[in-house]
Amino acid sequence: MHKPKITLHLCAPRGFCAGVDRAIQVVEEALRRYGAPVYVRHEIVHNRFVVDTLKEKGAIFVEELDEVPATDQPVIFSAHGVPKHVPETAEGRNLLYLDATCPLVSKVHKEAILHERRGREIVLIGHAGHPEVEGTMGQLPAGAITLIETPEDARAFTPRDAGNLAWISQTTLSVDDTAEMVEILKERFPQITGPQKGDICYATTNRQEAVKAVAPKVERMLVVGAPNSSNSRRLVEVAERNGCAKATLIRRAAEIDWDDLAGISDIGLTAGASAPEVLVEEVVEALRERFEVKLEVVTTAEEDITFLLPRTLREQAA
Ligand code: 0CN
Ligand code: SF4
Repeated sequence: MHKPKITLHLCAPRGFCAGVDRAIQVVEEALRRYGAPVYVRHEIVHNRFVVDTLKEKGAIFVEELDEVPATDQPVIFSAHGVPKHVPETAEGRNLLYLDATCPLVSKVHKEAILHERRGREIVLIGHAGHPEVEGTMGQLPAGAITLIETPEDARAFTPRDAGNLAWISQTTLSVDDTAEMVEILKERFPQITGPQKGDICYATTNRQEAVKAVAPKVERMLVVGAPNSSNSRRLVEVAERNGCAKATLIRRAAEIDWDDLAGISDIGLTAGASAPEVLVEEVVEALRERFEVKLEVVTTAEEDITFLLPRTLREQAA
């Protein structure tokens, strides 16, 4: 069979970040130490393949703590972070909990708490309903933090005291959209304070940069990731806004729309921070079955960040 030729532009960095890697290790290490089952509140990271793999090893996923029975087995909080009442409830019920919240999300929690202590009114840039936003807002009493989702929200926001404001953000937003909203806030409230380098994490930033480098060279971009993964969905938007005619989020190779790739010569490929590399490999293999693939890796940053496991797991390891 004659295979059409394509160039596959593979973004680097892509896929797992240090926070996801650590969160998955927390579940695996907990299973080793405590045996099955271990409970996990919310998808440990937003990827069904990861969740199903851990389920097979004995993890039980729940959305809220009230689904966890009275048990000596641990409960793990997902990488996205949890509102304050969650560890409090766990303590009240004498549940052993392990916190897999990414340290870069915890950093934002600490910023929020510090601003509050200094008497500042806080604006959080993020997406309503996302677990990270619920976790960050839940660090403080209701009403302490105002959520801003769009430039319109930033223009409409009325503070109690314009001279005493701070902004923070979700870690997995579009770098460009966030910069626009911060600009609007700074213009309206010149005294607003915020994080020096912003709260968007290194992994989100780097994956968007790589997509920006590849997008102008390709007619289609495939993003391996889940529909509920904020950082993955942002990669689709970044591709389409930076010169790629069409970007598609796919959970795995089976979701590739082959008709849409007919006659295309340049395809981009990346993966969200919660998407395992095996799923990227699966996509590359599927493309090789139908096309003669010339692989070109486009590297825009090197990453060497790793995070230590939570103390409880480290101490017991020692
Ligand atoms: O896809 P994720 O599980 O989460 P979001 O991008 O939806 O926040 O990736 C890990 C990121 C974190 C925290
Ligand atoms: Fe942490 Fe960023 Fe990864 Fe989220 S995407 S887990 S904030 S490193």
